[in-house]
Amino acid sequence: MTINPQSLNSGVFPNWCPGCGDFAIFASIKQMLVKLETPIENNFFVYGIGCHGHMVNFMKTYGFEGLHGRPIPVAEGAKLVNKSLNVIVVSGDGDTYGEGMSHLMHIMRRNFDITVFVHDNMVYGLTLGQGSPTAQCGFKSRSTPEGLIDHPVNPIALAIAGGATFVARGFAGDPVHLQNLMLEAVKHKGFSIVDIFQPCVTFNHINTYQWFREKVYKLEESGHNPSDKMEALRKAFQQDKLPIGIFYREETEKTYEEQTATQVPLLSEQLKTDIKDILESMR
Ligand SMILES: Cc1ncc(C[n+]2csc(CCOP(=O)(O)OP(=O)(O)O)c2C)c(N)n1
Ligand code: SF4
Ligand SMILES: [Mg+2]
Repeated sequence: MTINPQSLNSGVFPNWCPGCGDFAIFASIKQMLVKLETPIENNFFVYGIGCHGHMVNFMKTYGFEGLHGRPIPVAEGAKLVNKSLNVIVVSGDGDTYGEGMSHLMHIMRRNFDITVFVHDNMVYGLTLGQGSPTAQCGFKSRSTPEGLIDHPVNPIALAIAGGATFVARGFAGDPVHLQNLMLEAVKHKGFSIVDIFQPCVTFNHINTYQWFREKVYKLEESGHNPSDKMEALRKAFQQDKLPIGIFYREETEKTYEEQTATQVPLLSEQLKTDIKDILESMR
């Protein structure tokens, strides 16, 4: 089937708030799929729970939305049973860096060939604006009227230190740059993550489009070398200006699912024998 962005619309019109960064991320994913040029049925999306996860209703691809914080294990299962699938997780900062943080840590060290996009709006959008793990210290909401006293997670530093072999950050306010990052991430062999600055125009009045625009700059225009891990970490901690682009990329020989491929058939044969023995014993 020929893919164009319109052919990827389900017909259900997105119900995000007008101006929400999720619109640009949705458009960028569709453009990325067009550029990827793989048959549409080869792509499988797994969504978290949150405003971002509503995308399951809007995009006409295979998709699954399950429990809050759990899209990563679902994606791992899908990849293990069908290694030729392009498996992409679409999640939120609350979903991946809060409830699902342990899954993120372990998929990174396993190097599954799976991509995770995180709509990082620094807030729990769907549940009406509580501070998320990436919300800034002092962030005020109805549940923290005097300001958050927690310090934010640094997802980029965490991903580099955690063993992710492709770590990038995009901005919903620059969709062309974002779709190219997404394409690089999906094409990367091994685990890739793209944290995406996504303004939530309804509940986050601090990290606005303008706030991001004044701070972001492109790593590729600053001479950054993505194979330099220590430099990538240093850039991840930059706060006065916020780098977007590819922080770190490492070529890898083998992915997790490739390595299990040599073990699982043996296991399956063993399982078949065990089941046969059990059935025989019940005669
Ligand atoms: C196990 C569980 N805990 C809490 C919730 C309630 N809940 C639903 S969405 C959400 C937060 C979503 O935030 P985020 O992942 O940042 O997505 P956003 O809405 O900002 O896109 C929470 C806490 C839930 N559905 N399930
Ligand atoms: S609440 Fe925020 S994240 Fe959710 S749709 Fe509205 S603007 Fe977007
Ligand atoms: Mg969020």
